[in-house]
Formats: sequence, structure tokens, C-alpha cells
Amino acid sequence: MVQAWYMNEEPYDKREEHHKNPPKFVPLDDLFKLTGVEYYKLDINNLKSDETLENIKKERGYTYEDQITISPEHLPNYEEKLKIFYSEHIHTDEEIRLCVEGSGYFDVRDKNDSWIRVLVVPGDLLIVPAGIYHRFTLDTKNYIIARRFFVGEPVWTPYNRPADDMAARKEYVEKLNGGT
Ligand code: KMT
Ligand code: NI
Repeated sequence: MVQAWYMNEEPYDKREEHHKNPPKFVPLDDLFKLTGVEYYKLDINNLKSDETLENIKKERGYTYEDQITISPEHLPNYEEKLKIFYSEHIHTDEEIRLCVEGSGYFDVRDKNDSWIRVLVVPGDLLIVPAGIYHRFTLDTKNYIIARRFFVGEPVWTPYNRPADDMAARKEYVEKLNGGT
């Protein structure tokens, strides 16, 4: 099950948990209200018989799918890629990730610009909305396999902060703050 908490922002290893003292967890319902991030739990050992994934793909029109393994041994240009993943950025489209093995952290900014750290483990599917400031890191185990989905041809381009003038950013902020 996914877990989320507010981060302490001290500059030690990003792969550590970075809990506040005392820890301040974010219930899943709050995660959506505070960030727009959506979460689904899938039965990773029985994905074929779990209709949740097929339904999500159909409903949201995901036509593209691949799988990425992130570890020092498997990912070409590992250090460079991780630096890019951990630079605070937005995308013009949703970032959809299903953790199938290993684990990792998606950090997302909440309404008040505080970092919330979301731990994904096998079976966790996250939909990170277009326009939200976020970043990704491995945890201390240095290993994740994730499936990625997209509507049409994938565009993974990150736009580093500040990107406040981009349409995707403006639309995200408006939706989060008013739903109008
Ligand atoms: C991204 O865009 O941040 C990534 O693809 C890395 C995370 S996938 C587990
Ligand atoms: Ni991203």
C-alpha cells in the first residue's frame, strides 16, 4: 500500500525517508485533495485477472505502455538520469507509473508548496497530474521496475521549475484551487 508523508527538507541522502520529527503522514484522501495525485492498488501477482488496470487504461485512453528498470546495473547513464528525475519539474501530460518490483519515492508539492513524499511498492499505481511540481528518487535499495503508460506517443520531457507560465501549470493550479 502506498504511504505518504510530509518531508523534512534537510540536505542528507535523498534516498532516506526524510520523515519529520515526529512523522506527519498524509492519508490517501488528503493526498488527492492536496495535490490531485491519484492512487490505485493493483493485485500485482494476478494482474491478468485484476480488471482494475484494464479499466483504467480504457477509461483514460492509455494506448502506449512500456517498462523501465532503474538501478545502477540496468539503467544506462544511471547517475545522469537520476539527477534529471530528481530535479523539480512538471510535464505537459500525466505521469502514470505502476510499480511492479522494488520501490521508490515520488515527491510532490502540495497546495502550500510543501513536499509530500510518496513511497511506491509493487502494485501501487500513481497518476501524477500534468502541471504539478514533482521529482523521483530511488530509496536506499536502489531498485525499481515500473510500467509507464501514456495516451498516444509518449512525451517524457521535464520542464524544470520555474515553469509557472506554462499552460499545463496554470491549468493544474486552477483545477486544484477551485475545480472550476
Ligand atoms: C520519471 O519520469 O520520473 C520516471 O520515469 C522515473 C520514475 S519511474 C519509477
Ligand atoms: Ni516527472
